[in-house]
Amino acid sequence: MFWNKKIETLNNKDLQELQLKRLKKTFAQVQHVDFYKKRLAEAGLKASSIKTLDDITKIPFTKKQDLRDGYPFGFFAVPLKKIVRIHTTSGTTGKPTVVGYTRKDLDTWSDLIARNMTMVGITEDDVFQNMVNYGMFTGGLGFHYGAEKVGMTVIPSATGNTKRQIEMINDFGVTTIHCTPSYAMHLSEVAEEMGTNLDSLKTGLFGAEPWSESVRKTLERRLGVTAYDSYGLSELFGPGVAFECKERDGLHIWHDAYLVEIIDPRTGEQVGDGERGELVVTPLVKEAMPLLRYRTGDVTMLMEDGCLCRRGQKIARITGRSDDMLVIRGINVFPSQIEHVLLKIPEVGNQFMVYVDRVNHLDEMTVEVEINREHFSGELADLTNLQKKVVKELRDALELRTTVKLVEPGSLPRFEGKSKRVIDRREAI
Ligand code: DLL
Repeated sequence: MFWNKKIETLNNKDLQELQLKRLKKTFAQVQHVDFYKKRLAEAGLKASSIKTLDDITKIPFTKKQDLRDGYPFGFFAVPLKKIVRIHTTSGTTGKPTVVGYTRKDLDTWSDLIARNMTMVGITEDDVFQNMVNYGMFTGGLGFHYGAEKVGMTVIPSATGNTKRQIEMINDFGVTTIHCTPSYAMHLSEVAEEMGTNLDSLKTGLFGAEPWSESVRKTLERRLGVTAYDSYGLSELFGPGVAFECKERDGLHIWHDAYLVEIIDPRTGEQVGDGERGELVVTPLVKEAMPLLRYRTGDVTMLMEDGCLCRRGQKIARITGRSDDMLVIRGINVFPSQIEHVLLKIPEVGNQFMVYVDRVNHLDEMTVEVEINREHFSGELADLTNLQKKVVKELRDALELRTTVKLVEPGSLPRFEGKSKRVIDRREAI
């Protein structure tokens, strides 16, 4: 099933022509961003340097840190009055990364999501419960408007209150749910405890964090859904960048909207089809915040085999990150952000350890931090207020609940070489 048959079935030649036209347009648009103007001039690149799609390799990469350095609006290519919405995502330290959208961007974005949903057979007859955060996270509003565009009946239930979510699924005859795979696992357990088997459900759209085939099988069995992997990131609008089709063997990426490369993260060189590397994307249809060769940090590969359902090379399920970013309950966390928070609290030191576990299918993060000698009376019991303060500061900065354990000065491991402050104990996927 197609949402936009013409564009979804373009032959290779027409697609490449369209991509080149859009790449040239994007190259012109970024001239409105000081960062790019300077970068491209330094690299000796002008509009005439882009003659073929391969010329993209001449362009320097854009990294998350570059976006952070442009905080808050340094990457907007249009005046603020043209920006109708802002979302944010975690930066590597204190400040988030800001993404902006024009009215046209919001329309393009919801169109891409409508394509994904239509591809897996969702129609206006479906009832959709959107169980993700509706705030600054792009998953909530992104899916919401895509689903409305398809014409589904949308229930903006957001997160939390799992029993109520289950009641709504049953009462409203929900056919399609969207959430993180870990929340779906939790939902399935609570449904089991409540003795309900969620008969109306047919389709589960899961993403925003890595998950495995074994989780897919469990979710399909427990929830009675067909489960699809959905991938995206805020810098490229949000969800809707790549999505599984009914074959469920790799994710379709919309090549008219995203120019894809896979590189070796150490050398920056492109790798061949079927070889894993870091996904680098040049969005071709963004107005407010065009980007060139954006390094996603996500590890995948371009698949060698085509698909039965439509043209276009697919990418494999994301298997990891090429940097140290953690994805905890769908929220991105950099160890440097944690350090940044702790360093601002004088009573605790810069010695900390982070443990990530999966408890009842949900990610849990524990931060152990040493108290500074001058603030330590010898009694850990006196420190409840300090412990609460650290929890609050971390929650405010990361938008994530963590468990904090204060430990005695000198008790955490010291590192001679590269420090290893994060121990991820979640089962490997
Ligand atoms: O997570 C957008 C999204 C919302 C995608 C809802 C799917 C569903 P960010 O918060 O900017 O955006 O986080 C993006 O999350 O670079 C990946 O590391 C990770 N990620 C997202 N989807 C997947 C997935 C949204 N399906 C970062 N598999 C990305 C693995 C994923 N990792």
